[in-house]
Amino acid sequence: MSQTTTRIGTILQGIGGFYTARDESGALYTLRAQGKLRRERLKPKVGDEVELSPGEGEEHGWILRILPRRNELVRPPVANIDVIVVVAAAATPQADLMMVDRLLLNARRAGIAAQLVVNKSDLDGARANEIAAQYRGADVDPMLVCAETGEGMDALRARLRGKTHALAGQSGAGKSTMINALYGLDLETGDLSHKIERGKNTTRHCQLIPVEGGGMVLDTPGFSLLETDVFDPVELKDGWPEFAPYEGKCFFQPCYHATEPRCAVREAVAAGEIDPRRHERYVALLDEMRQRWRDRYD
Ligand SMILES: Nc1nc2c(ncn2[C@@H]2O[C@H](COP(=O)(O)OP(=O)(O)OP(=O)(O)O)[C@@H](O)[C@H]2O)c(=O)[nH]1
Ligand SMILES: [Mg+2]
Ligand SMILES: [Zn+2]
Repeated sequence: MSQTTTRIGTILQGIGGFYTARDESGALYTLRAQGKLRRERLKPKVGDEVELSPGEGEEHGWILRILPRRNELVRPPVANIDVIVVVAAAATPQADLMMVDRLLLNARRAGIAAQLVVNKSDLDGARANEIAAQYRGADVDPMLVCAETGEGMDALRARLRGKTHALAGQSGAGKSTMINALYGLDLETGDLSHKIERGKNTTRHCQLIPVEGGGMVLDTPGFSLLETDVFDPVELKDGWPEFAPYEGKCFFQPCYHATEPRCAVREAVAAGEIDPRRHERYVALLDEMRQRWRDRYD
């Protein structure tokens, strides 16, 4: 490889082993990962800061090194995110709140702030409110918006200004439509019947886009299914911030806040201080995690 000077860039997208990176001046580079990275199984992610050597003329350049990540997610596969915006639809598609909870859990475990946005409030305002209400105390600051009419877009844009934010959630929730409404872009969006026909996502790849105000927005392909990584089930409750005020107040220690008697969290659920459906999904995930934790060596 020729000894050109190296630069630092941010990976904007990666498709089929080719990456697009952007440096501070805004120049774009087409790159491949150096063999050394591939041998070490270090796969660059969208959002990564990398040291790169530019290609000459039409030739692609090389990613030499991935700089240390501030944080990273596996699903969606992104790095160095300030805020993950979890998008749920009030209707069409019916919101999969278990998926929302898994996304919030993953963000929390990765140390990334989460913002819950309930979109398509025009289709079912009551349901939109009902979804938002479930997340009281969950540290996600729920917002009701309508990407179609632009309602709530100014407030959301203001909250995200200057930050690197990734939109994640179910396929069809309206992530790309929302990014278009927020930033005057023209990303591909798709109607639901079309999706079911093809059985595919409209957005196929993660894509990071610099926006006004110094921030960057990341569109990601929606999920139809989302698994959580396996970890010690006792850590699961850390993903439910609304449990935190009751931590240490249960009769049994440690307490899973599932079926134990004299559990302060369950009492808070019964008293209406914690949403029962959020707690129900927690218990379901706990069962799943216990099973997978037991089977982890099989
Ligand atoms: N009624 C209504 N429809 C909306 C709203 N936002 C998005 N849609 C529609 O929902 C459909 C799906 O929107 P997309 O933006 O493609 O959804 P997505 O989350 O990006 O989907 P994937 O890329 O497959 O993950 C499109 O037909 C949009 O026009 C909204 O606020 N109200
Ligand atoms: Mg999309
Ligand atoms: Zn308890």
